[in-house]
Amino acid sequence: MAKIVLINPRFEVSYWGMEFALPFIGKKANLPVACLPLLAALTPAEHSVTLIDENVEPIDWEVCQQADIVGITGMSVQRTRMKEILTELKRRGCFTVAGGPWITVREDYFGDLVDVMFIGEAEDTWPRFLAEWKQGLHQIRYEQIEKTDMSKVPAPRFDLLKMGRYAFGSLQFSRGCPFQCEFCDIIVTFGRRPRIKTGVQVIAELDAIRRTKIPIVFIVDDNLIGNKKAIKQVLKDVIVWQRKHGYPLTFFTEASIDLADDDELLDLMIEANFVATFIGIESPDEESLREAKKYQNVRGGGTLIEKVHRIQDKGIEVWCGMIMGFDNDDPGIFDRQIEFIRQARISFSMSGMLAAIPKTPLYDRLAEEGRLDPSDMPEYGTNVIPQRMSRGELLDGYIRVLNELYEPEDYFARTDAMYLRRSFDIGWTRSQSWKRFKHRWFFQEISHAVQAFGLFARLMALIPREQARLRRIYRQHLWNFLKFHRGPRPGLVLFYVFHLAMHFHAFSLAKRNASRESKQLVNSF
Ligand code: B12
Ligand code: SF4
Repeated sequence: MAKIVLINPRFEVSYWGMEFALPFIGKKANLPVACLPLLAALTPAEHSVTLIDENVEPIDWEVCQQADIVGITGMSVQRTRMKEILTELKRRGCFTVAGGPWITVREDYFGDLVDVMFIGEAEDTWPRFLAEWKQGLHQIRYEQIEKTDMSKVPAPRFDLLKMGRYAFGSLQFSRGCPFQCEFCDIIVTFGRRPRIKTGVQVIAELDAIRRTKIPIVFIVDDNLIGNKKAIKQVLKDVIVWQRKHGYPLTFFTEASIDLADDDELLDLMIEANFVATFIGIESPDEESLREAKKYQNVRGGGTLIEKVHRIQDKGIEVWCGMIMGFDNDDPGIFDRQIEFIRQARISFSMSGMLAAIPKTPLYDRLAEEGRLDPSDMPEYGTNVIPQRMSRGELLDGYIRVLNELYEPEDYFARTDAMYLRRSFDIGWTRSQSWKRFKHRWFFQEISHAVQAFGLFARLMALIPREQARLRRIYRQHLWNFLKFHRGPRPGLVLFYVFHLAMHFHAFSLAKRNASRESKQLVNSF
């Protein structure tokens, strides 16, 4: 039997990390990374597993030192901390293994600090390694060639995490995405054939997450609608489960823009209680989208703005990813991006500079063209050397976009364009289902309104003195919302107050980038 410790290192500040908003929400991190509880579930019962998420608890180095195997995961924004942790583990003589998105694309990054590395998925390789390790026959590099059969993936061990310290829960229904965006490492690692869990698995995981008492769950799929036919069936099962239990869970996720072209799918998502989806829109310029091979964004009926509005009008809020610095982009792109996001009335836009992730087709192409900055922390915030502007212009333009988008006036104009429409609503109460669950609906709405009050009170109390003007602005906008939004749903105010808190996060992030106070510029990479 082995004692195993698995660590998720502290994140650097990032757009979706919500770091500046977490104190208001009273939580330590946004959500648990899905791999930790999954790896624990994949570990044969003869071994003991301890999970440590440094985002919600300190690392207990003594426990690590006594373990036979210490594993670490991490994505790009954790790489510095990963290195620090591995250095300390090595100093203490630990046997270290590493996997996850960063080492998968940068195998040489940690050198001798890692005894065994895992490239890509690990449903087969992790148990195989443990068996080989027991016999003293393990290898130093494991790469799973066959993609994981999702219908055999076990339910994650949430019981090993301190779930109460997270704002949201995480669940995964599927992996992979059928598209071919040039900059994307997801399809390099997880492939273009979407693979999905069965309804039975999903329901078991819904039961497990419900036991944690976390009511809002991020479905961490690469693209929830990669296989539309299959996800529709799973959504039907989710709806049955939600109805059976009186709609205990609210979901948000990531999907591609072709969601707008499928009414049935939108209706099922609403009925299952999805309230928001992140969509990689990337650019308002068709040429840039074609260059990036993001063909799904130029196909289908209507403009991108019309598609976003269609999804919003159905009752699902759209958050987006936008990229500046494509070869086609000239300095006019910055204003075009801002204008697009305004017209699309999208509150949360993760706007970033194009970055080339190792192993992607974009990385290979730019390397061939001699247009990659090899440094780990590029001075201009991205390793891509743009074509139609200088690196300085790209960085300045990006910082300007970020700052303009999150100037309160601009942000609330977009948010209110959505939230102050009288008919506006999101999620299952948008459909007629709520009428069958009046009791539950009433309880939920009152509880949301009470939570909104608590969140707003903490926001008012905790905003630092130097940002005092924001307090006034938030009060004013909340008042406007309460006055104008006479929709049927008192609980919607919680979502609005969440937008106030998230404004503080994005605003602070934009200012931090503008001041260049951090060595690591916060980019989408
Ligand atoms: C859902 C998601 C999110 C969610 C949840 C993030 C979270 N904290 O969990 C949200 C939207 C919040 C998010 C935010 C960000 N994300 Co994100 N996210 C994803 C996504 C789509 C799925 C991740 C997931 O949960 N997968 C399911 C789990 C089970 O898979 P997994 O972690 O890969 O684990 C498997 C294997 O890798 C392996 N494994 C993993 N670790 C280990 C460790 C050991 C020891 C072993 C043996 C095996 C192993 O085993 C697992 C089972 O096969 C990925 C894309 C992808 N597919 O990787 C991007 C991705 C990880 N995100 C990325 C980025 C950049 C970010 C942000 C920095 C963006 C930003 N600027 O804000 C932030 C970070 C915010 C934060 N503090 O959380 C990048 C990372 C790039 C890289 N190669 O490092 C990715 C790859 C997407 C991309 N290309 O842009 N993200
Ligand atoms: S749609 Fe998203 S996940 Fe799919 S290939 Fe493009 S960037 Fe990657």
